[in-house]
Amino acid sequence: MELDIRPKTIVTIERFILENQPKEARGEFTYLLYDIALAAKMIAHKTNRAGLLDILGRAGQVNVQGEEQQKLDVYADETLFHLCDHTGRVCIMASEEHEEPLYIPERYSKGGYVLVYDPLDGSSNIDVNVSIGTIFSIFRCLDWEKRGRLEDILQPGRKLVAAGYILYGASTMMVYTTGAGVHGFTLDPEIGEFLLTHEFMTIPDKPKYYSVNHGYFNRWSPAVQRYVHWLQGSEEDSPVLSERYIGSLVADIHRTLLRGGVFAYPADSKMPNGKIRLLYEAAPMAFLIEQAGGYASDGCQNILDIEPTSLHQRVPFYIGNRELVARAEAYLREEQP
Ligand code: AHM
Ligand code: MG
Repeated sequence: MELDIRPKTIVTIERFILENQPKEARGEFTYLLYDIALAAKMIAHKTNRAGLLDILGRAGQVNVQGEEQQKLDVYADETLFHLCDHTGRVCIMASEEHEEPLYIPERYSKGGYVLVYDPLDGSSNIDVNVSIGTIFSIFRCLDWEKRGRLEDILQPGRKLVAAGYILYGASTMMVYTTGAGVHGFTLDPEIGEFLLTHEFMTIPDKPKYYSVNHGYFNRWSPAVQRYVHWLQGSEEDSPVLSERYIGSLVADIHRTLLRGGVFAYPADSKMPNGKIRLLYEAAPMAFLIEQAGGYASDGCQNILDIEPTSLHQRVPFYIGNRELVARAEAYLREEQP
């Protein structure tokens, strides 16, 4: 059979972003999304050369250009910051890598948006060549007259205007939502462009996988243990699911979005609020999955309704098909005093 290589309709991420923003938003916000897409390409480029960079950098950790070698997560963090600090589109940023908010230097003008990011999530997977990702979210700043303040960042997920992730896997994908559906783009490394490959992504009705770190089973409460048993088929009304767990949130959620299922990172006796961070991980993913027809909860309430009280706050996290997440809430409710 001959391969049909004639181009079909080809849409770059730039064109898609531009054409899908309301006219009044075609400015700062559109260009901020472009900046993130550019950061994604730069991080993908380095990620693909991860093992090689180490070899090149071994002599005193200086590369052939005479620059100091940096760990990938530092590189990703600095790339995002320096692509966005001087553009006049952002009033403040927050990164999972930094304890404090990232203020826009006084010498630059500020913009109307807040950028929150986890530059390289799943860092324990970097050195073993397993998929990792970047997670980003954008809020409007609360007071357009003022420079960014902490309260601009501490907004509930319900207030997000955009969120998404970049998955550095077998190929690099950028998946995002601005509240009008979820769209996925795959990086063509030959031409350096993200091309639209998944328009209007929705989570399948029939779920396929559950995803949880079983290594913590003995640390979970009885209700969480019963829920996981239910996922495994212990009850008559249990779903029929296989298990997959990568340990990279972006990859685990991407699979959940494409195949259906649930990802859970429950509270446990060592981590009373679990591990997943509300602002950098849970809220953006909740916004995106809700846009795709799914649901995310901390076991009691919708993740999007939680008012953050601190930058690095953690939450128990259940996300995926609505009925599977709602069942987690039902099991956990039984346990409440
Ligand atoms: P990180 O921000 O330090 O990379 O940790 C977050 C990651 C998530 O990507 C993933 O879901 C989780 O940690 C895996 O944790 P565990 O190894 O405890 O299962
Ligand atoms: Mg993280």
